[in-house]
Amino acid sequence: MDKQKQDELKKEAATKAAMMVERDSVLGVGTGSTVAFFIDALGKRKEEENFSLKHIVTTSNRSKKQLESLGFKVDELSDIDQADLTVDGADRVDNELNGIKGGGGALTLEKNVAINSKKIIWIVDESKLVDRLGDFPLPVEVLPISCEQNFRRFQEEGLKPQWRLDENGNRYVTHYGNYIIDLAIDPIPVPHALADYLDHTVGVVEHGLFLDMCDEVIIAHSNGEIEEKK
Ligand code: ABF
Repeated sequence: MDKQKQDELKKEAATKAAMMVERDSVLGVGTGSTVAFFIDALGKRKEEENFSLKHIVTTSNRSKKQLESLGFKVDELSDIDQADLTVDGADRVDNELNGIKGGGGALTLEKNVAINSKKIIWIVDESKLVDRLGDFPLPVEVLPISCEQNFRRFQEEGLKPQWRLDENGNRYVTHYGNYIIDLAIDPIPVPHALADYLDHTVGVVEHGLFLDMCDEVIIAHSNGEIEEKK
């Protein structure tokens, strides 16, 4: 699929999601190119309907800057109790609405916003849909102090670890000063078992398996159909 076509699909899914946001609600806004279109659509609602929100929290500085450029005030997660709705992107989504997220490196804040949201909607184009999670390296955020040991541990477990590198070829450093190890396992045999293993591995800050969290996925298909999958 060419980029222009994919962008059109992303924009359609994003616009659909923006129309579902209730005014004066508490909104969580994710990260990524699809969410960037969602933010633009929120800005359009603000212009056309004088649309306002009680609070907005977001999962990256990139989204925060875009929201503020459109006149929205952005709060910290600690400023709210729960978001009424969080709209975010995803790297892969399976038939049970389980997902792999964190391709953009913001997985830790993304999961903290998600777990403190009453409802979660992901917006994707059809290229993100998979029958079984995999097909995309699973991000794992790790503390630097024990990252070498964890990298070796993941190797021994057959999880095919790779250091995420930045544009200079150095280890990518997250917003919180940690590294990311991407696990190139495809498919992930039992996502819940891997999530449990990573949740109990000392030195792992967070991972990109978002399981049993998403309430609805808005999917833009290449035939022009916008599917709402719950
Ligand atoms: C974000 O959405 C990340 O979890 C994920 O990497 C990204 C997908 O971005 P895009 O919409 O550009 O594919 O929430």
